[in-house]
Amino acid sequence: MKHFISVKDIPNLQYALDVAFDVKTNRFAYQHLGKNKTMILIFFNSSLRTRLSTQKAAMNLGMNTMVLNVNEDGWQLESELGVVMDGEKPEHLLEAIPVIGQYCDVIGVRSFARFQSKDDDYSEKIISQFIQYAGVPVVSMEGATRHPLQSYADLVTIEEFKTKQRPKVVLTWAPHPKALPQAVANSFVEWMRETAYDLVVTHPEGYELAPEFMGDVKVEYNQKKAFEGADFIYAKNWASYTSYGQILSKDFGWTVNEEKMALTNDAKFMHCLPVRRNVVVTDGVIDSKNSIVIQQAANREVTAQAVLKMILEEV
Ligand code: SN0
Repeated sequence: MKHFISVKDIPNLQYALDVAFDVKTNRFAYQHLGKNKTMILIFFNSSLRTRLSTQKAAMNLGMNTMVLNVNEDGWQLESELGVVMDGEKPEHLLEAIPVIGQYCDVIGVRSFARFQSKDDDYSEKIISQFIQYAGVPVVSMEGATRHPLQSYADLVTIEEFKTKQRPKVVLTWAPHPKALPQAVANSFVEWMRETAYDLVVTHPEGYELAPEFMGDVKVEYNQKKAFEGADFIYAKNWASYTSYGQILSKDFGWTVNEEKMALTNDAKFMHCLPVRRNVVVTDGVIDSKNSIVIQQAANREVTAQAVLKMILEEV
C-alpha cells in the first residue's frame, strides 16, 4: 500500500481485518519495520484521538514521530495555485510539501472541508497536493470528504461486538450547534458498503450524502423506524451536502436518547468523538453499558498501526 486515503487503498477488507487483529494482539512484534523511519503528522485542524493514536501506533512500530500544527507552529500555508502571494500566507504548499517529504518516510495529514467550495472540498484539493508533491506515502488523518482511519476502527469495533453475521447498522444524523464536515459519515458508509452488514442511513430531508458515497444504500427519513431492530447505532452530525455547508436543522428531536434506543435490538451506541453530550446523544445513552465509544477510540491505535504496517511492508 502506497497511500491511505480511502477504503480503495487497502488490499481487501478481510486482509485489513486480519492485519488489525494481529497487531492488536502483537502490538510490539513489528518494531524492526519502523527502525530509523520517521512519520510526520501535519494538522491543519484540531485533534485528540487521531494525534495520539497515530503517534502511538507509529511508536509501537519503532518509528520516530514529529508533529506540526500548521496554524499554530508553522508558517501559514497557501494552497491556491497561481495566486499573487502578497497577503498573510508566507509559504506555498508547492514548496512546503516536498520539503517536508525530505525529512520523513510517511506523512499523515489532516485537512477538513473548508466549506468555501464544494468542488475544492470534494476534489480533496489539499490531500491531492500532498500525494502529488510529497514523494513519500501519505496517510489521511481526515480529509475534506473522508476519515478512513476512523472508519477502519469502526469496522474493527463492529466486528468485535457483532453477535450475528449480518448485523443491522444504522448511521443516524444528530443535531449540532456547528456546521461539521460530511467526512466521517461519507467514509463510514463507504467502508460499510464493503461489508455484508444491513446498513441504513437516517437523517432529516436536505441532509442527503453525496451520491458517490451513498450508492444504493437505504435511506429511512423516519429515525424511529430506522432504529427498529438495529444492532448498532452510529450517531454523527454533518452539515448539508446539497445546500453545501449549511445547517438546515438543529432539531433536538433527532438527539439519540434512551426512548429511541429502546426500539433497537439492544443496540450498541457508537460515535467517533468528540461528542456534544445532550445534543447529539443523552448522558443516559453514552453512559450506558451499551455505549462502546471508548472501545471504538481504543481501536484507532490498532488500525493506525495496521495502516502503517501495510505501508512499511509495501503490501
Ligand atoms: C470533526 C468532524 O469531522 O465532524 C472531527 C471528527 C473526528 N468534528 C468536529 O470538528 C467537532 C467540533 C465540535 O465543535 O464539536
